[in-house]
Amino acid sequence: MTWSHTIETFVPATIAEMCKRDGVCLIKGFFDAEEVQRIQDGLIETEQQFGALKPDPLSCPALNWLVAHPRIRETAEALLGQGLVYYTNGSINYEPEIGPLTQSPYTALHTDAAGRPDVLGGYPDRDGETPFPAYRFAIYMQDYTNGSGGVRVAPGSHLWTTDFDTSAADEFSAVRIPPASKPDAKAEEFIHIIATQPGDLVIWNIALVHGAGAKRLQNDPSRCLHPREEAALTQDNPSQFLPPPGPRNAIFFDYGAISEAVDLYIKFCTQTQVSRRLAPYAVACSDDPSVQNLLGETCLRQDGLLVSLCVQIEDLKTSGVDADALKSVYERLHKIAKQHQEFSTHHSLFDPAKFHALDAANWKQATGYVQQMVIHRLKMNQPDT
Ligand SMILES: O=C(O)CCC(=O)C(=O)O
Repeated sequence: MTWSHTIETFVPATIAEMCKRDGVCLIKGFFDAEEVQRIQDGLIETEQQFGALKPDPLSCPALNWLVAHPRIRETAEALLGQGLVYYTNGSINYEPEIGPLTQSPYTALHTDAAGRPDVLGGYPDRDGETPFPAYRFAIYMQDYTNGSGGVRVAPGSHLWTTDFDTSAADEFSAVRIPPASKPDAKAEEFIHIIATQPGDLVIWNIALVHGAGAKRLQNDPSRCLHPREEAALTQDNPSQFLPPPGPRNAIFFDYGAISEAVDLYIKFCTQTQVSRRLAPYAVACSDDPSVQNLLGETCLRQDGLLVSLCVQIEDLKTSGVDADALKSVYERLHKIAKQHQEFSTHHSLFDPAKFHALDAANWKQATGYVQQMVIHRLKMNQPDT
């Protein structure tokens, strides 16, 4: 039976309607056979180039065409309007053989939308009608129709308000399912495993409740278990689940609308818990003009790279300086600081008016100001480091 959130024919308005209403859709056969091969080759090339440090797909020469794919751009505009922002928060999950990525995915049910004017790590307010203005585009290159490892989603949860209850305090559910309004319902009534195949595209609102790596039971493969129950059954008898069809290889990237909500989300992603993200940010090349050209009119936020360059300068200053290396990082930071724009004044990395005033007189001083402000902000948001 076809999953009710499936789209068989590419019509951007239909995709947008379904994604806004349900928070998710599976588009069958979005990529043709040639493109599927190009993605597969691109993943291998990206692995060879970056190893484990895979940056956002925009910075991967073999995969950045996906971000600029005309049908993806058309879909993003149908979802979000013409004022798009790309904020380099994507990731690539690839391993040539089954290993930790395949065996230990992040199964916990979660929602990614975060960032509030008062608390950067807080959940944004929900009004029950307006979807968060950002969507994740996900490409899974294994066939998850009859194997374990697909994504598990709760359609409609992107709009939950009273049901969006984060009171559950166990490691498998940051979000409580069944939701608070239906305490006696079965968790399984709310969650589904998406049966992706190579060539498909999945889009979900970043406020949607979801989790990675869902396992399918051998004797009831269409059932979607709550991750807590799945973990307990795995401990009892792992062989009751179907094996993964192969190593995990998936690509994720986001488009958002230029808005305060997305500004706060970008700041949440790049100013909190940065230590685990700094390595991919450090190899990003979204400041390369040929890469930037791919995005056309779309606003590019490079907060991640900007933060990473500031940390690199800090490290170079404390580790006995190679003057040439330091100068080249400062030059790069200066270029990005000039392009940097924010869509709200909350949690700003630096004061643009002050930067531009300083820059008119002395670029080094202006860049030094940016670097100090960014380091200060990171310390405020990571009090333990
Ligand atoms: O890895 C997956 O299948 C889901 C990805 C995910 O959980 C996320 O992007 O937040």
